[in-house]
Amino acid sequence: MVQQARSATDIGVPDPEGIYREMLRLRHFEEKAYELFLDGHVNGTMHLGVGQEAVAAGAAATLRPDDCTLGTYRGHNHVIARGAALDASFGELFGREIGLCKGKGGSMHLTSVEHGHYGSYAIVGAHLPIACGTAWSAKLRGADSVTLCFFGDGTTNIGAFHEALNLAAVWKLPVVFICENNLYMEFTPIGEVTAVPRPAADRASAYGLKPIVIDGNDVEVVYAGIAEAVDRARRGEGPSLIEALTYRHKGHSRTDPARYRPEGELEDWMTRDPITRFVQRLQEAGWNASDLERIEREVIEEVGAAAERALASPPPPESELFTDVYCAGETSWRS
Ligand SMILES: Cc1ncc(C[n+]2csc(CCOP(=O)(O)OP(=O)(O)O)c2C)c(N)n1
Ligand SMILES: [Mg+2]
Repeated sequence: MVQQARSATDIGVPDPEGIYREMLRLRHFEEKAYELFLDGHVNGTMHLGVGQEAVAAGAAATLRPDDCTLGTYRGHNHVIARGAALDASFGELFGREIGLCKGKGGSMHLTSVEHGHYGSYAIVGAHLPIACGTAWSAKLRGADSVTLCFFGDGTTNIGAFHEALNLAAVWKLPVVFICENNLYMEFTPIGEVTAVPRPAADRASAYGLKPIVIDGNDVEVVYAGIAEAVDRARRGEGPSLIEALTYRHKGHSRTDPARYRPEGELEDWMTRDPITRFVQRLQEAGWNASDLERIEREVIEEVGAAAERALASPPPPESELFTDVYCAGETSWRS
């Protein structure tokens, strides 16, 4: 496991207040989304990333606006951390015109190319080869932008994971694969169905990569580990595979009460909540509790106002039914 030297006063992220605020925005977005789901405002299901905020926030802080990210159906955290507006993110969940995809994609497909987020994918593993594509595109164009691809532990048992890792290594692509190991693939503990203890890191050497395991609930460790991999990719030194150990506080999706978890497991991980831990670090570094509480109150207000704006937006008009279905330009990309 990658460790990091710590100082009591220097926080190991470039903008500690920004990171704190971002993790709170992610947490309160999810809590509000859940509340509004129970009130019947969300179409379909939702997969919440509560407990996994440090990975998305720490990773986004390592990126430039021209870098690309791709994620999964558990993807609210990742698109928001890239800068997507909260009202447009809520609006997508509610099927409203204001939504990131005009309300036509829903929770599992949050996309904002404008913010470098090239989609959330509901088919497990589908986006790993696509991440090779965005990375290859940068390489062909001679751009030094980097792609970050987020996925879960269960994804490491899908063929596309292995195909993408191999291709990225062979073509030395500027891509960082980030496995958020939250211990479960749907309702199955990953350890019960995987031949090695570390589902991502133990496979790295098969593709000539270094095994990297980080504490995904420690935002400073996440930032340092991913920044190093991003720098490597930007220098043209090829892909990395990072396994970030984390935990989802809720069930797999909104219909799952997560009764399959052993007694005490959730409580144990709650003591390692990424936001509580960062608050402790900030307080050790001299931040006072009243400032931290004020920031949280501001975030709760921001999230509430964004949800109201989204709820006030109408559904998409019928004229949008057949827009954004195919990419315009037909075969012009060939020439
Ligand atoms: C190809 C494919 N197989 C099965 C499913 C059903 N499914 C949806 S989520 C999931 C579990 C994935 O687990 P993991 O990769 O660990 O991600 P997590 O949900 O924990 O974030 C499965 C099997 C799917 N969506 N796609
Ligand atoms: Mg998982």
